[in-house]
Amino acid sequence: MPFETILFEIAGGVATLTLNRPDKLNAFTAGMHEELREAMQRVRAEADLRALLITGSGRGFCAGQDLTERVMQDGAGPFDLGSTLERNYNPLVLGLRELPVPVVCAVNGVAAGAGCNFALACDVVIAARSASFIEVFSRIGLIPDACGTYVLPRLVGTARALGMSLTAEPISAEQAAAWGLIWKCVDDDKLASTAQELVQRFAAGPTRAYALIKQALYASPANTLEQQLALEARLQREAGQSADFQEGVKAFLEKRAARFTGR
Ligand code: T3D
Repeated sequence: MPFETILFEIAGGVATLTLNRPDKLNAFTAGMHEELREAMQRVRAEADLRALLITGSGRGFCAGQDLTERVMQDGAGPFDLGSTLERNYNPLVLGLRELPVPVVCAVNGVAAGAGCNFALACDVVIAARSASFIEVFSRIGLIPDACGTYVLPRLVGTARALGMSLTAEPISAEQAAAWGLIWKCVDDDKLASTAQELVQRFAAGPTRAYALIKQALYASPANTLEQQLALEARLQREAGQSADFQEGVKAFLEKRAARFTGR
């Protein structure tokens, strides 16, 4: 069945997932969540996958939850938003974080609410200069979700996390890069090519090392120095047994570019 709310393709070791409800700034609907689950399932099942690229179509990246799905019907009880997080957003975020390949997010326009935090759950976030990041939740009486309260203080510190969340003011892409909320901000007409270059580079890189790097860095905030050193020793042991490590060393000594196979 073709997707209706996303575009999805896998080619040359790279999966590309484009949120595709441009008229509604790619806001998440229940149907889009179903399609995202299916796409993530295909991503996980692809044995030769070496990178995932996520972006949005049209002028926005994603405006968060589609609020037309949250209008209370007469006589109906209040929504249980906890259950929609448990069903839709939490597995999406965990699925991204657990993927053993780099996930690049190209933020092409406004990223608001869960759309902002979905982007920030990715490993490397690049944004167009005209894009912005809005922890919009408090404008409608909610708290940041989809990992916002987890990633924000870790990326930018508690003061900025609180400022963003309590004021719900937009943060420009340039400001986001200056704060370390994202990897970099590029001119709008360079976003697609910069993101492509990056995923192609990852697709030709040492895939197992990338997976271990993700594992080590995401474990770091919860670990003591001793625990992290022990983890580094365990993961480096694993990296040292890869064919790509041998190839990297050989290529260096032979003064040529490495030809990594991802094994
Ligand atoms: O509910 C749960 O399951 C819990 C989880 C919640 C997660 C969340 O994400 S809660 C936060 C939900 N999102 C928002 O509150 C953001 C709402 N949108 C906006 O504030 C603004 O649209 C933006 C600041 C993002 C962009 O503003 P602007 O002026 O560039 O665009 P616009 O004109 O407001 O939007 C363009 C169209 O998209 C417009 O439709 P129309 O009038 O042309 O037919 C607008 O209604 C629609 N749109 C934008 N965001 C949403 C949306 N439609 C439904 N839901 C949206 N979130």
